[in-house]
Amino acid sequence: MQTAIRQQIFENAKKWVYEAGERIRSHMKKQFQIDTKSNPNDLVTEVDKATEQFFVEKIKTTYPDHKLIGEEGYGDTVDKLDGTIWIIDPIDGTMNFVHQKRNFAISIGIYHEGVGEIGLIYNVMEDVLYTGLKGEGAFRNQVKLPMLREKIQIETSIIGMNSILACENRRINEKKIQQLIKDSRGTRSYGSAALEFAFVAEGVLDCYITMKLAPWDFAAGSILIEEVGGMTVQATGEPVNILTDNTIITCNKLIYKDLMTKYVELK
Ligand code: 2AM
Ligand code: CA
Ligand code: CA
Ligand code: CA
Repeated sequence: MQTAIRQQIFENAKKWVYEAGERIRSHMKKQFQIDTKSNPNDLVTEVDKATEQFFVEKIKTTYPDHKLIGEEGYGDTVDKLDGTIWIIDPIDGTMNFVHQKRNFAISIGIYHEGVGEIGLIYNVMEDVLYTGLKGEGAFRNQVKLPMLREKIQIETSIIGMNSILACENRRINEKKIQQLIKDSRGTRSYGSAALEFAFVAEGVLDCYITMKLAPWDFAAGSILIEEVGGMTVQATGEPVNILTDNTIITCNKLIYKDLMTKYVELK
């Protein structure tokens, strides 16, 4: 993607993200409708939907030839990676949004011909914007993030994961995950995949493991991780597919081998 065009798209995306964040904060002061999706804990609110519609309207008006994939379904049906695609999660961490009124984010990844060019993750209540531009680094607000730590092993790592991974389950060997919990310095669970990616990029987590993410959960985060020298793969070790659900390991490269050989065993 041409640098000048990318910069203009980035500036617009940033402006819209801040505007959407402001709208979410003001929406929260009023009553809003909460519904469930696939199960009683899978929440969606009218704010998720209105926020996605806000982005659809802005993007389609300004960039009619761009495509858009959004969690709440107001975007396009996209089955190939041609052209420019915006991958949007209007609220990542809806359960936190509803129950905690914090710890949720707007996540936007912009891809051109299949390459991740621009990533934005906005922690709405903290007013912290994480961004990444391919080849230009990752930033927290305007401050460039350093490359990930160079001296690190599992014993000195903080691992992000949902604690359900350590319970009996059909996807991953929970005994090995329990060992990872014992061997690592500690574990954390934030309930927003996009924020966990941002925290790995920032170096406050060293790894995030999860057994199911949709494209809008990791589209932005994987761009940021790349820019600080980290890696994002499926839990099989294969590259992620940006158009489907994936298992995900995103981490400091220095602990990847140990993670895969000692702790991650898919069923
Ligand atoms: P959401 O809030 O946008 O739905 C919670 O651990 C994290 O997992 C959040 O990032 C949440 O995103 C995401 N999540 C919730 N349900 C999911 C599902 N069925 N598949 C993939 N990710 C999901
Ligand atoms: Ca959801
Ligand atoms: Ca999400
Ligand atoms: Ca969402």
